[in-house]
Amino acid sequence: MMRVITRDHYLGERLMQQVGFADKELDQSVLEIISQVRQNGDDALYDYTEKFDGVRLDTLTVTEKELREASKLVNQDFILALDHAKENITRFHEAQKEQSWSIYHDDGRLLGQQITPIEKVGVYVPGGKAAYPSTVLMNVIPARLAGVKQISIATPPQADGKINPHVLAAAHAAGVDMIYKIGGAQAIAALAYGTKSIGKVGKIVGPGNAYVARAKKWVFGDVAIDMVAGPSEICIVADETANPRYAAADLLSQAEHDEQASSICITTSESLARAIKEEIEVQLGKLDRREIIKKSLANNGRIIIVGDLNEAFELVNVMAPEHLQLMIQNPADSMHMVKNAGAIFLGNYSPEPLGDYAAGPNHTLPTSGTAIFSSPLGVYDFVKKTSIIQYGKNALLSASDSIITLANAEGLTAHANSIQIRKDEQDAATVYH
Ligand code: HSO
Ligand code: ZN
Repeated sequence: MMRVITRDHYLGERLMQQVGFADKELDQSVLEIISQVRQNGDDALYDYTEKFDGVRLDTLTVTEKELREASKLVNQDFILALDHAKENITRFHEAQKEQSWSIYHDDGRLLGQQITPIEKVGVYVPGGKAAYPSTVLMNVIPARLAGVKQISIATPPQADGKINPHVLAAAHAAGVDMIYKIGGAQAIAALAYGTKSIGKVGKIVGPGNAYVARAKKWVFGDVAIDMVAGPSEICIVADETANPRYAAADLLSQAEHDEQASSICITTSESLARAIKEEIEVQLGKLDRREIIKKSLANNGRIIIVGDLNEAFELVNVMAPEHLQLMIQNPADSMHMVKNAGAIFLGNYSPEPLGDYAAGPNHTLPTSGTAIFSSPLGVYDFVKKTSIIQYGKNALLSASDSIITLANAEGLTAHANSIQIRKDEQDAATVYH
């Protein structure tokens, strides 16, 4: 089921895949939902929740009582595991904090950059089988560290009107201010524009299904968004030193996310390729989500044979995978060859799920080749920067001629005048003194 192919074959397949069409029907329903929420506010939210989640709610917010009850429904081991993850994620993201800075010049100029957190952030957390407490931690912790004042979560309710208790426990551990029982495109619209019950935010982050992703694209510009995340991806570069059992297990781990996930191994060793393929068959039988995995591997699972590691890294950089595992001798020596990847995991003992849960770095990573131009979610995604400029009289005078020249060249005489008026005053002062 896991196909073994050559480099050229892979590149050919990729070219075919890149012919994509916008989904007009999806766009139409998402736009309809957004406009209903903007027009009818809470009423639209109650109606859509009934229609899509199968429950008529009395209130859209999770109460204190519900939060307290949820923490009793999860076991103590889970709480301890959350704490462990929270500690590592916090420590890693603390190192990302940026400071405001300013430079004073001898001639009296002060130039700088002031960092301010985004005041209100909304985190979307999917429901159903993809309700991941780890995602709550990965989104909320960096926002908190950035200094965001108000963090709200939107997540669809189950048919009984409740929220997954593990998600609630994670929200409690990470420290959120509000949890709304809404999902889908209607949740994105509510966070973007606000309703009576839902506070408008400045930025929406978090993964979601096709509706959520599309809605995020549509509201972008009215609010900020993190990224539009696609299906999970793992790419393993392996040489003959890789452990095929481990490599197979790691490929299977991503394939279980969904049928469109992609699990690719690039190897210089044909015998390793065979061993991994066999191991996948052996391990697959024991896994709960084997039906999803089978489809995912049939769609996007590949083992690609290459001539050497240079060729392997060339492919990696074309692929720009979300997760890259280097299961090769001295992986750190090859790291510089990687230009495009969301996260790099080095060696046989750094499997990808380590990063999903507890190592510390964020698990929200660029997918679908976007690692060519973007970065993992981080504290920097929850702040904005403001430039600071202060000139004294003398500094302005010495800059005035070139500014006036540039303004005149652009035909903007009012700009020139704003400088000239100060210059004239200065010239007059010089004459009379
Ligand atoms: N691998 C996913 C994140 C995740 N895995 C959450 C398990 N839980 C991101 O690509
Ligand atoms: Zn995962």
